[in-house]
Amino acid sequence: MALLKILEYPDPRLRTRAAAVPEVDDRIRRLVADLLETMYAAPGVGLAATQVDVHLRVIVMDVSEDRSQPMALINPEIIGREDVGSGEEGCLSVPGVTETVTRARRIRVRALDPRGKPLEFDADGLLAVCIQHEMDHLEGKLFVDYLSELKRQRIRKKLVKSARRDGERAPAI
Ligand code: GNR
Ligand code: NI
Repeated sequence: MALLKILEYPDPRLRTRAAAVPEVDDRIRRLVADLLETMYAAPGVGLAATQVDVHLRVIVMDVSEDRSQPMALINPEIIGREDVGSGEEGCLSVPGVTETVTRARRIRVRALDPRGKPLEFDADGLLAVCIQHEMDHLEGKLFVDYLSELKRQRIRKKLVKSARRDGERAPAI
């Protein structure tokens, strides 16, 4: 297992559209394990492969209170949406920022699990929010894209400044 580095906005690599996983093999299962390890360490409730600069359609999440329910979805699709609602969101790629985002409250999801088995299920609450947030990453989309240009520009400037302060090119050890 390995802890991976999480890209931060406005890194242009976060705008990459991820490719479908052609076959769920050991390479993908290793990626899932690394994504989960990185997500738990962050800590976050979800993580998309895009955020660690791997441009494949793989997302992981754990929305349980005690962090005991890891979930990994490969080639996820939303095949149904019901009701709309708003909630506060944050993103590991946009550290220190939370804003209200409007999304579907209930979704039906189709995906493969890490064994390559097809899944279909309904999600609501934080899981529904998280799946939509992670699937946006696979399209190169960030939650800040739902905000006004003015808010997004303020966030961009703040993060560029803090990246400079941290010394962008220095490895995190
Ligand atoms: O850790 C995270 N928390 C969160 C809170 C509300 C809505 C979405 C999220 S996902 C985020 C982790 C992350 O950036 N995943 O891409
Ligand atoms: Ni995110």
